Amino acid sequence: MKKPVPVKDQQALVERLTQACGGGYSPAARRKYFLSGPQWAAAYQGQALFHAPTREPVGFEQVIRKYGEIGIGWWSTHDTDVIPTQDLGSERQWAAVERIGKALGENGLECSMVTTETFYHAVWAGGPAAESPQVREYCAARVGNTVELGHRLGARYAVYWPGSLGYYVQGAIDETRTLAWYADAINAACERDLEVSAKLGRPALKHCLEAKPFEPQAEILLPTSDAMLAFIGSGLLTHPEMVGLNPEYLHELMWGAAPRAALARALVAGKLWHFDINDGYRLKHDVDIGVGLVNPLDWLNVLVLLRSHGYNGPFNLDYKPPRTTSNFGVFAVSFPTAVDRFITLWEMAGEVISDPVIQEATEALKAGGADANSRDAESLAAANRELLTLHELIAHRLVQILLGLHRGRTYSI
Ligand code: 3MF
Ligand code: MG
Ligand code: MG
Repeated sequence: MKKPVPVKDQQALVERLTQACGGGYSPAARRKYFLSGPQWAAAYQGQALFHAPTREPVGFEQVIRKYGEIGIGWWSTHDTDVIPTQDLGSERQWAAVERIGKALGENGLECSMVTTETFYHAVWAGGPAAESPQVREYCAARVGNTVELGHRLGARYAVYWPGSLGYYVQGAIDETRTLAWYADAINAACERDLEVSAKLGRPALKHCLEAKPFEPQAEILLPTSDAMLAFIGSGLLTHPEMVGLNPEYLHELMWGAAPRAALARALVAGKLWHFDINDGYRLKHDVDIGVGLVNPLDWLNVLVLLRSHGYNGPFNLDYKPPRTTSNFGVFAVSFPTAVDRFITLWEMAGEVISDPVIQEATEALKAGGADANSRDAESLAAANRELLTLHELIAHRLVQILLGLHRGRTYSI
């Protein structure tokens, strides 16, 4: 058995084995991708309902510095990740904004996205669209304030995750009323944006709605990206053209969706503006695992879709380093490896798109079989029978590309 490893040697061991993995990119190469690191992801201490924290708190100065060293060029944040709730909307918040601006500037990062925490504080116990008109007024002020913070920090996106828009016990709320009240908050944010952006001479933000099917409420009023699309088109929003989506990969998987199909529906609606990237399991809770650790083949497919449709929004690393990762490991292992898996899968998606086998197979499928009578089912089926085998061949080719087998990697048996 191997000797127990002294604590003083553990970081060096982790570092050496991370190096031994290879396959990493330089910080300069990583910065070429529109990857954003959330403040909350790096600062997550491992706590949950059944879990005590396993890591020490880290502030934004440290997170931004570390992201800069790793080569993550953009940063995103909740208002309360960086400013105490009681200071929001008051003069006191500007000191934090100044410190953030300085930290971003010194480390060569930009703020890409801001979001309002409307789920954690006790004020949201009844949700962001509670019955109390005063709570709703407060909500409108908070999202409006986030818009202002975003403009001051140079952000281009605002995200809304209405996490607590739902209920545990039935009967107390009228869903149609609650949805209309929630729309009032989004409308207030858009109105405020029009004012602030005009005043500052900046483009308006892109306002992106993020759905999650369950957690933290038992029943959720806007559980999927499709529900969000319906909400945008419902007539409740005064500026639907300013509002799009921030799908999260795992949030779609959680309800059993094919994430790629959910993204395709957002794409055809012209609403895929922002994307939270992570991984996890179908029909389980929000485990927020790093991108590509669970479903690399599906991720490759997702990125083929996004690359081939010219998606140019941010990829926001909205995952949680596992509780077993130390503060040191968060920045030495968790973030760099997540970024590097993303880059590899993105480049591989390019390889899929230009792969001659896939290209020829796809073109042949689109040409269809010859000599069919298009009014006769039997003749059509017969004309395409052999061609359709290419579906399975394409799937095989994707796995070959993922595993490097297309480059001749075989095992000597
Ligand atoms: C929860 C989430 C959130 C949202 C964030 C952005 C903590 O499952 O995914 O991250 O992404 O609130 O608005
Ligand atoms: Mg998210
Ligand atoms: Mg999540």
